[in-house]
Amino acid sequence: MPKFLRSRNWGGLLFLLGALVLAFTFRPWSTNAQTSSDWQSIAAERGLSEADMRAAMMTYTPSGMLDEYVMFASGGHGGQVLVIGLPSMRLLRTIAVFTPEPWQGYGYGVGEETLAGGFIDGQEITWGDTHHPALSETNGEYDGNWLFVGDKANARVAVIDLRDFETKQIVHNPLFLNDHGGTFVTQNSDYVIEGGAYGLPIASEYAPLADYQSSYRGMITFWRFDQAAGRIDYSQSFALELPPYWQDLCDSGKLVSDGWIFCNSFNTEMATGGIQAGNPPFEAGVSRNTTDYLHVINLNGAVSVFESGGAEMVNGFNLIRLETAIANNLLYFIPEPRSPHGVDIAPGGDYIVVSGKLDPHVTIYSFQRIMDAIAAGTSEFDPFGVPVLPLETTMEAQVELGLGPLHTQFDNQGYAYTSLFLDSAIARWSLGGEGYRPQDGWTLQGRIPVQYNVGHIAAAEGDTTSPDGRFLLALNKWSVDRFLSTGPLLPQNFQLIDISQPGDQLQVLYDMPITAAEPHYAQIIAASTLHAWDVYPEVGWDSQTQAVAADAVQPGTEGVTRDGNNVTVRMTVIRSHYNPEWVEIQEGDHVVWTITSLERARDATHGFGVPYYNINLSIEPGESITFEFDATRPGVFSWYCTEFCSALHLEMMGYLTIAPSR
Ligand code: RUQ
Ligand code: CUA
Repeated sequence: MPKFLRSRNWGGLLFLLGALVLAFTFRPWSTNAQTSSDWQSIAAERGLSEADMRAAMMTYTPSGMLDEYVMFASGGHGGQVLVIGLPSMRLLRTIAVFTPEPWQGYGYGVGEETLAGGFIDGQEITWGDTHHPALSETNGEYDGNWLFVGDKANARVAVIDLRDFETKQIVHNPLFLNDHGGTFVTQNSDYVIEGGAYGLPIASEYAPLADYQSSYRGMITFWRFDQAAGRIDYSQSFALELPPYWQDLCDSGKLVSDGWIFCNSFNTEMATGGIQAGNPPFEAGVSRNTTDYLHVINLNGAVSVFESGGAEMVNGFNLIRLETAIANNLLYFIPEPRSPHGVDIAPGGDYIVVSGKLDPHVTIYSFQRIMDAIAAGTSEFDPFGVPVLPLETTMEAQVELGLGPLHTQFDNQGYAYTSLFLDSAIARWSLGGEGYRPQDGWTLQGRIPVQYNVGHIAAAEGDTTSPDGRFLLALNKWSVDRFLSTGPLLPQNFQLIDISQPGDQLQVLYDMPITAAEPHYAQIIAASTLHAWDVYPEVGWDSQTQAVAADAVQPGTEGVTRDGNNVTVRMTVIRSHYNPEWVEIQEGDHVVWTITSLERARDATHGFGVPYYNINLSIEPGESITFEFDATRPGVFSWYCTEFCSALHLEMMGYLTIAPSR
């Protein structure tokens, strides 16, 4: 018996109990180095400050712990979407969208039809420039069902199903060949909005640049999204013809402003460049005016006009002409300071924040004031006859933030955040309106430097009617000195910022290099709102229709059959073999090959890679995939499983023999 017990040393006993409680609470034996002197000396050795350790504790996510948020970031001209966990900043997966991608088998056996939906007049296009991802919304909140993303390069929009994180549809409006202000959704995802970009002749017909004002136009497209089908309904979608200003970003109204769309524009000068002919270059020519036009579009009105037959069918697509739009009060302009870029609607739908990259202020318009100005009428019109509402009466406030303000996000404390491209900083400012921070008014609250040249920013649930606050992401276009050199081509830099503290207390928590082209924009959704499938619901699943495939292979029915030159291969796959393992055919055969995975175990994905024929599949548990090819080259082709799946993965192969035709 210990001495202190024998002498009834209760103080000693309490000390022992206390020590045991502490020991079990912190379990010092369960990891390698956790005494306070250890972490302090590690911090000292690595030169970490207390702020650094705070940042580490806010982001470090031990093995097995899951993230609270999921961020969907566009992948720029890599044509993909990146899925990143927050706060850990771990890359969870990429989603192939406009670009073939072999890991997902996208474009190498599956996804061809989806990709082909984005070909223009039969022209194969195998890249895209993803700019603005938009999560589907119900009542102005992300619902976790769908993700949309636009392709700036070719004016296309893609639909991604968040049950399996795969691209299901790509659409292209045949009236226009470029876009920028997309995608944005209305508060119940009835419409996916794709704003225009550079002026072009409608349907990209030929017209000389000298005829710019008469023959070139701007455009915005309203894609009707059919929730039940999970697809854009092409026939119920329509475009609105606009003057040939360069429409830039758009945002959709919500709550009080539901049914209205707001887009920036620049180049109201209608400059056409021509540096080689002694004209001012575009960069100067499009920035001469002190103001451009905020476009205020009455979407509900446009839908009524469309539904009552007010659209023309042009090149196979519904178009509401500019005259029709003006005659039906669908379009208004309001002057906005020089060369605006971002337009963002406050969570209540009551304020519209515009940032002009050549003006150090953000300009805040009031939706109510805009409605009042429309009701009051105007005697001002642009050269195309579009009514121009006065800036003075529609503007609520201006806040001076710094150089190069671009994009704005919102939190749950009544603050807004605006990226400052030229200053390489984020400004936090207070919305002085009722329901935000009237006690602070419309004022700058603080700034935090970022590295470097920030474009978009994204806040947790930041585009909803109830942002979460907590985290803000800076999507920086340059990284310069932040990472080890990888030669002349550098990654972009994502920086996670803690915005949970009030006033000017902002802290950069984490830097993440992005090596998949410039991700323009991101949206951040609470992980608990996503409901991705663990495995496909049933064996034989067709991921395109999200139902059991009619041609799924039942176990026991595998085999190769022939009808003239048409060969049908029916195959199943389960760890660790294909059945059949030989496919013996003839040169000149046309082959239709179905592979059905019988797997039900999570993560038991098999690949199917065939040399020479450019085929590679990712067959996820339960999935059934059918692909076709022509056996043009005789020989012996060893196919194999490209996804490590079991201890006998290396043995998972088979032979395709193609006998020469005599
Ligand atoms: S853009 S950096 Cu959204 Cu394409 Cu502003
Ligand atoms: Cu199946 Cu590797």
